[in-house]
Amino acid sequence: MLDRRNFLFSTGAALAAANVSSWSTTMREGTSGFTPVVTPNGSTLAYELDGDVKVFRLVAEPIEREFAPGMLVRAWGYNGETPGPTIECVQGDRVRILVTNRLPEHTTIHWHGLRLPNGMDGVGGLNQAPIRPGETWAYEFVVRDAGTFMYHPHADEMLQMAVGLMGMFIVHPRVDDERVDRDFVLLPHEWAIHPGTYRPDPTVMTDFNLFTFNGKVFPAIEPLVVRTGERVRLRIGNLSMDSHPIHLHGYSFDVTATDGGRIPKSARWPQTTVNVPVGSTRDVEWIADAPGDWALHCHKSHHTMNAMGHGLPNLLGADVQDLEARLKRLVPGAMLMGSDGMAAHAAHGEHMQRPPNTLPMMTGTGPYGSLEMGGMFTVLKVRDEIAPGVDPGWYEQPPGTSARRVE
Ligand SMILES: [Cu+2]
Repeated sequence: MLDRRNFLFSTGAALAAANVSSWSTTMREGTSGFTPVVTPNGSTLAYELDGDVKVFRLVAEPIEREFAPGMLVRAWGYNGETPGPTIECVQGDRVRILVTNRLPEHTTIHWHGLRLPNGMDGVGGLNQAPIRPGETWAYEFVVRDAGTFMYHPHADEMLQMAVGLMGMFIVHPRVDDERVDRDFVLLPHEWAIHPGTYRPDPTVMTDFNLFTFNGKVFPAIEPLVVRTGERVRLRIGNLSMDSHPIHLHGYSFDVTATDGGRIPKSARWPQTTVNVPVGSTRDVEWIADAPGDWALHCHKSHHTMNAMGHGLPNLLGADVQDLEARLKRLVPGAMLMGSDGMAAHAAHGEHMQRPPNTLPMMTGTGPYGSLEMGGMFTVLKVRDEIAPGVDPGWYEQPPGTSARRVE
């Protein structure tokens, strides 16, 4: 967790240096100068102060991550997590990031999107020698730009990112004239973990079968809980192998920034789906003025489901009853999939045998039954009253505002 005392001190000092009147305003209002980001299912990296330098520590190491109850993944991460903890600082800060390598092979870290001295850019072989197992290296630079950035290895890069080494790097402006009430961070990722196994397969290049937000699949992804009327920012990164069109129901948002910086107000796009290309970040912002439970998900429909068997014959529309009866005589418990659509296979588990450590293809239950989702899906919960850290449960639709059966 963030070290609250250092956090307040450094933010106040930054504001005092920048602008005396904003310092006094800030003190009078009792605020800290910026709204800290929240990384659902993750954490913000604590730091220590060495004089004026914010000192962060990252340990690259093999980890275990529970994608959802019933599935444990043997991945690589930072400080026990994938994605690694979110680094959060203020424009103009001098940061020192101590990186310890506890992996079985060398690594480096590249600070994606940040403008910094060439020797701090982290490309193994180009900007530095690799960080060998057991070594700790220091990266130190002044953070020049505010924005939404990322960090990831630039050594054996395809493998190290395929198994989970990545994180977000958030820089707040020194004086924030577009402060929001809630500031969330999501890092989607995609994985190839064959049913019945525990380790991502780094030889798979494009045919992924598990899709996470912050290292979790629905329904294990925490909802985003906000109060009615709040201004909300969502920062989305992407270090996977595909773009992710992230769609929010019930709202239109403005795309306010990329990893290249804030977009001038006159050039912002109103959208309901923001495509986040590979190697990019997008900030979107909206006023949460509509209470409810609003779906927030990747719009590639195979990214909102979990692994299924591949190489199966297409049975959609086929009459399989006789075939299934005959097959069951040969292979007790066998079943054919997808002749009437796939929905019958949501959250089934019980009537369909799955390999160990394998999640249902579609799962999750809402107030009206099965959601038939998985992967990159969560819910924005907007309520008039919320309590910190408390999931408010399902939304109660006001009478007369629900879809209904008419015959
Ligand atoms: Cu996607």
